[in-house]
Amino acid sequence: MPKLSKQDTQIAKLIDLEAKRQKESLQMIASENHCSPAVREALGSVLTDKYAEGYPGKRYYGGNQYIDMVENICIDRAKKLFGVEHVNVQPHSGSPANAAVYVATCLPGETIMGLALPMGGHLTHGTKISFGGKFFNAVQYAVDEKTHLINYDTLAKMVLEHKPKLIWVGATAYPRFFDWKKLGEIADSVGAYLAADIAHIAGLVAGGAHPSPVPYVHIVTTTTHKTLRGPRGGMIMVTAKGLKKDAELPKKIDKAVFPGLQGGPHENAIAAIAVCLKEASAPAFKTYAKQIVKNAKTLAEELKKYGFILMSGGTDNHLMVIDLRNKNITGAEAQDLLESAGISANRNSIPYDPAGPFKPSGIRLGTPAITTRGMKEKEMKLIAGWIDEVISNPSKAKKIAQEVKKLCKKFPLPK
Ligand code: DSN
Repeated sequence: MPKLSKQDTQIAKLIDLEAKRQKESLQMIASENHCSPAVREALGSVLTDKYAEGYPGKRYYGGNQYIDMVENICIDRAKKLFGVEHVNVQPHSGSPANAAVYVATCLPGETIMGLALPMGGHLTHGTKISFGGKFFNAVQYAVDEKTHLINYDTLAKMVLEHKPKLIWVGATAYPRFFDWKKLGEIADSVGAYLAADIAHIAGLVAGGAHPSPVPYVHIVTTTTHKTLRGPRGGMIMVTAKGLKKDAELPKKIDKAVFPGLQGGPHENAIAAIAVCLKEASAPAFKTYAKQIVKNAKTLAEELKKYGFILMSGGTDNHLMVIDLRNKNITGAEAQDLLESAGISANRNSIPYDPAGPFKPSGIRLGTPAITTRGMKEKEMKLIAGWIDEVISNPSKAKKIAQEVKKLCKKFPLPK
């Protein structure tokens, strides 16, 4: 960063330090990844200087001839990759995308349903402190106390009882596949809109490593920076089923994003999303997506051998949630300890967590970023061993951090 280093040493130095941290430690926060330098170049381009309120062909500012082409390419790539009818690529991230879905489909006070946050759901799916829970009558569903899986029969009964206008399915800490077909039938039983929030699994869906919700749901929302490996951003997609239910849905969604909730779109981010969608359409991305899951499964099985208890007993996707109660350590303590050993992870609630959301009993681990570095099953076994070693013996943290650093050197970040 030759210009920045000269002009603002303070910020340049901090960016350098963060780059070093990422380079020399393992990023295992399930929602993080390392995007390509090509994505970062588009993100840092002159497109950041341009106002483009409106949509391609209908902007409120002049000079958008190239911006329109960029946004159209992004939309076309997303439509093709996910097999959907309509895409809005302007949401600044996942929460604004979900907010737009509420605005497009519900009136304030109407009933919506979503998986509760402490059960692995997302803040925007009806949590009391977030807009979904504040402005709508949010009914929260749970996972089964024993299996930690969504119980579709219980959900079907709840849906019949509450007759929601909108049902959210999606998660931040649910390690298993969703049964989209069943969920589609459940939503149809009361004529509800069904929205799949695939923020965590978008890259797995694009790469064929997770079943796609597209045939069964009306709306799909996602962020673009998790398994999809793009810049921070969001997208809202309308499926063929969505269009059949409500031909006006694309228009309602577009109006909800702009002018409903946002002003000028971040066209530099949209260009970077377009780049990431091109990358995700290449055959190599399928291999990447499958390796993420292979790595998560290996890591999960290895951790179980060390006596770790996993939510639902394992994983089908890119993440796992570990119940640490038998290890006599809280999620927060484990997070700090792992950090000092060069492993970045986040504390997380486990289903029916007796410790509450502020001092949860679990930790969440994910494999998207370490898979981007090229790590495979062999490295997962090493990492599981280090996790066990440091949790059982915190004095080993420094030694493990050195070993992590050596491993990271062998698996450099994307260049
Ligand atoms: N904050 C994200 C996560 O870590 O899962 C979800 O939005």
